[in-house]
Amino acid sequence: MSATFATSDPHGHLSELTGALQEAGLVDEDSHWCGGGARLWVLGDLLDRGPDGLGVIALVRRLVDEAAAAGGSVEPLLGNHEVIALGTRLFGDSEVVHRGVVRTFASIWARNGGLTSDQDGLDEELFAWLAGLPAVGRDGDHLLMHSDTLAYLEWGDTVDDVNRAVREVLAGDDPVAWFDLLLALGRRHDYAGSSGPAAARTLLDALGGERIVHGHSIIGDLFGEPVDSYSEPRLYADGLALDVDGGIYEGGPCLVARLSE
Ligand SMILES: [Mn+2]
Repeated sequence: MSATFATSDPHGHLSELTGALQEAGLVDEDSHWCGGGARLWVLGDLLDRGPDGLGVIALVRRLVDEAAAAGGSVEPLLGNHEVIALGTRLFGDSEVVHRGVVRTFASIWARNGGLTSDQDGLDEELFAWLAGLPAVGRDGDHLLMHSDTLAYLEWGDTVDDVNRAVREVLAGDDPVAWFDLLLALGRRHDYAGSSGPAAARTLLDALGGERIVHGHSIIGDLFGEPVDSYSEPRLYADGLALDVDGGIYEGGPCLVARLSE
């Protein structure tokens, strides 16, 4: 198999993620990679909200190795919840004046489903792995990222430049730069509505590709539909954007999009 797949926002829901990957034929009943030469993109927000963020991360990291050994690949990307978790680890409840507003990472983390059990496992090695995740990926005609926002362009105008700049922020300890990144990755819905296709085209023209594939914004929220009313990723913005976030933590499906045959 050499097809390309994407899934997003598992948010600590290990069994739902495992089940969806099994159904897609990418992992076997013992959760080992059986996708051969397939490529799987995991578009961030691995932890928080659900019961076992560390379990999800451990699964993804093992699959990265197993897929590579089989001639395929698993490519995790950075989500805003990775930045919240890492920022909370680094800055805790220190008050930071950010663009005229007093903020703390710990309060944002607590308000957004942060789990102490996930924080407890964030040792130096795992911190470094998460902080090294790319923000954006390109796979053929697909441009992959976590959030449905143009804000990525604030970090660069090529995929490599964006990833380099984001990695630099996360390798440093400037809380203002960290909050800038967190707020940018928290933005959403830029490709929805009547101006959505033009916004999507702007991002594609800058970073390349013919279609944006993202998570972060639950299909049900984006389109005003109950999370139990759909079972497929949603193509929108005149076909320029594909949302693969089914809304697992709200009871929606864990979606695995097949991007190519
Ligand atoms: Mn998100």
